[in-house]
Amino acid sequence: MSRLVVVSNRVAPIDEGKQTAGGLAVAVLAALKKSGGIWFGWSGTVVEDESQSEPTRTDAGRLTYATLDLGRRDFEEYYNGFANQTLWPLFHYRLGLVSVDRRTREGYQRVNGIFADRLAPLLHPDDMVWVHDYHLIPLGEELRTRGCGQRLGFFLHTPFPAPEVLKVLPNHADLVRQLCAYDLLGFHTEVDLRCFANYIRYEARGEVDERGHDGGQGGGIRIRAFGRTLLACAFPISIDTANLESLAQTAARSRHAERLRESLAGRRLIIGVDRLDYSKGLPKRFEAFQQLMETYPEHCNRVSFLQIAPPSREDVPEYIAIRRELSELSGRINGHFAEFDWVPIRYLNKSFGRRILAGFYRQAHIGLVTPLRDGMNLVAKEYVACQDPGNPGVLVLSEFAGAALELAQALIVNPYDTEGVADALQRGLTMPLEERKERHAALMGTLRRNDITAWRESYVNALTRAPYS
Ligand code: GDG
Repeated sequence: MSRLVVVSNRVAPIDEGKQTAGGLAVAVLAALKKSGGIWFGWSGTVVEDESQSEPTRTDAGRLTYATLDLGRRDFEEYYNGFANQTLWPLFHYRLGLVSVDRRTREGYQRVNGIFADRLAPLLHPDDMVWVHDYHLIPLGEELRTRGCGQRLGFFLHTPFPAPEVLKVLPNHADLVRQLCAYDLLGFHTEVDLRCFANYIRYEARGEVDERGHDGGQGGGIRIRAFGRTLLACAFPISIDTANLESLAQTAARSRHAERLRESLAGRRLIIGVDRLDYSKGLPKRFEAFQQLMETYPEHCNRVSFLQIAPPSREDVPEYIAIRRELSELSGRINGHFAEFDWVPIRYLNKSFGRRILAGFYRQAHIGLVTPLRDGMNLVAKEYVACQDPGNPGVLVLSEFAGAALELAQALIVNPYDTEGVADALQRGLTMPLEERKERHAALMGTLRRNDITAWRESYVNALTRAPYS
């Protein structure tokens, strides 16, 4: 069996006894343990001088963590700059927030070169390399120029935008050429896959052969472009469904869950859990909740909305701005609607352990997931898996989350339409038990069929069969 080498921006060694690690980290770790291999990436540490010249290696059985500290300039240009102020807003269709800056673009390329310099000597000829996410698009090509002939795969965790949007980037052609240096490209959905295929067809003048090649959901697309042949497929990422189901059962009896129940005093709960990010549609969501109270005033003092939003990317100005906007908005709504014994929005800028979250999800009558654009959105899936099948809550889900393509039995909404979202909340809050059970059972069928293990195995199996030329 070939070794697997996983490369991601951050490498977070996992304390396996704890329930803190996310599903993706656990899944990647399971794959690495099975085949043996390396998990390579940034350590999370920024140093004042140059990026580290040799990776720090930590062996854990058949698995080696190899991490790099990044120098301040590299971190600013690659991570805060091009990755999070150019690619992230662009891939989420927020053109007004896209920074176009030659310096950060060069920094991004340079750091990908540094990653390739440090990684190439660690590779064995028969390794399979699986690169994750938008920070590392050029890495495959950088490895190829260093003579690496290994099977290289890439998975994009964000949406892939329509060609007309991608073209806002001055170096869009370079970026797509770099993607074509991999043997296997994975996207979350058929929509992302189609956007990529359209770019290849109409902009790169490459060949797209849609004959349902083996791999991914619905079969892959063989691409011939930039002198290479590769396979591109949709692999909708998922969660550890069985693990969350059992976690939620015990978490419902935990002290935190008990405290939440007491504090609600019989009121119903709407829950939102998101990294504090402008792609998640939080201001519109707060407005939709306000609309619910205006259109259906019977919910005043009868429903509470708990929004958990741990801050992220705190050095990026747009993240500072959205944090300020949400503090003001929640304050204004609460100031207007609150009673001496009830606050409508409980807005928390902090994170909770997985088990505590599972207990919170289970108590909530509505899971409110309304990103303006999202690659997949795992919170939507986690909320469903944590419900009590005998008395499940209702998922209200944005049509612009990748998850909406799979979770058709949720109440699907347009997150820009605050009145529509308020109506969906009303429908969820008044939905009869039988309908809730039917919808939940259908959603769980999907989540059991495609869990994180199925996702990981289908990707790794497709990569094993590379090259596709
Ligand atoms: C990117 C893409 C894609 C959140 N708050 C807490 C907490 N979380 C966990 C959630 C969930 C994860 O973080 C967030 O995943 P999402 O998928 O919802 O969103 P992104 O962070 O934007 O992820 C996204 C994903 O990559 C995977 O490919 O689905 O589209 O944007 O697991 O539960 N976990 C804990 N405490 C918190 O307070 N423990």
